Amino acid sequence: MDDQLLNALADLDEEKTINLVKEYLSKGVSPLKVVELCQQGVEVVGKRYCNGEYYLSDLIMSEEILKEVMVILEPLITSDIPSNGMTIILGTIEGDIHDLGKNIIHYMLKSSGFKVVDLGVDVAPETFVQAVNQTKAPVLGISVLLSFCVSAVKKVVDLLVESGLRDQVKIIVGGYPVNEIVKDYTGVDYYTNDITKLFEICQMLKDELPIPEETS
Ligand code: B12
Repeated sequence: MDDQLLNALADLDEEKTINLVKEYLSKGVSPLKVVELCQQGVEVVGKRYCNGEYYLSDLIMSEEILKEVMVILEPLITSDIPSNGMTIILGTIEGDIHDLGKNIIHYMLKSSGFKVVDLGVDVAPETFVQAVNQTKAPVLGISVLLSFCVSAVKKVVDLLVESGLRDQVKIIVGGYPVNEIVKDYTGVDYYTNDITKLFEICQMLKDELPIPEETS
C-alpha cells in the first residue's frame, strides 16, 4: 500500500496520487503518514532530477501535485485548536524559495496548538533576528533546502549572538542538507526532518518554559 502513493508521486502521476491520498484517508490513514509518503515520493523526484532523468519542469510538477495534496490535508490538520501558549517563528532562509516542507511544519504545529509566526521564504537573517526580538518567541525554526544557503543560517545565529538574543531562543533547522555537521557549523541547537521528532523537541522546550504568573 505504502509504495503505491510513493511511486505515484515519484512518477508524477497527478490523478493517481490524488486518488490514492483520498483512498488512504478514507481508510483511516493519518494525514501525517500521508505527508511522510509524499515526502518520500518527492525525494525520488529529487534523485531523478539529480541524475538527469527529470528536468526542472518535473520539479515544478511535483510542487503542483504536493500543493493539491495539501489542499486536501490542510482542513484535516488545522481545525480549531486552542493555543498551548507557545510561539514558534518559522521561515525559509535567504536565497531559498522552497516552502512545501515549511508549510507542512506550519500546519502540523498549528494543529497541535502552537502559535506560528511564518515569515515566508527567502527570509534575510536580519528579519529572523528582528522577529525574535519583537515576538520574544522561544523557538525559531529555519527551513533550508539548498546546500549553498546553509551559510545564511550561520549568519542568523551569529547575528543573534551579536544582538545578545541567542540565549533567549532555541533554533531548529530542517530541510534537505541538514545533518550533524550543519548543526555544528551553523551553531543551531537542533536539526531534524522528522515531524514526530520536531514535536518531541517543541514539547520538551514547552515543558521547560517558566509557567506564566497568574494575574488576578
Ligand atoms: C519541489 C522542489 C522544488 C520546487 C520548490 C517548490 C516549493 N514551493 O517549495 C521548485 C521547482 C521551485 C524548486 C526549485 C529549485 N530547486 Co528544488 N527541489 C524540490 C524537491 C523535488 C522537493 C522539495 C519538497 O518540497 N519536498 C517535500 C517536502 C514535504 O519535504 P521537505 O521540503 O524536505 O520538508 C520536510 C523536511 O525537510 C522537514 N523540514 C523542512 N523545513 C523544515 C524546517 C524545520 C524548522 C524543521 C524542523 C523541519 C523542516 O520537514 C518537512 C516535512 O517532513 C527537492 C528534492 C528533495 N529531495 O528535497 C528539490 C531540491 C531541494 N531542489 C534542488 C535544486 C538544486 C533547486 C534549484 C536550484 C533548481 C534550479 N536549477 O533552479 C531551484 C532553487 C530555487 C530557490 N532559489 O530556492 C536540489 C538542492 C540540492 C542542494 N544540495 O542544494 C534538490 C535537493 C533536488 C536535487 N536532488 O538536486 N525545487
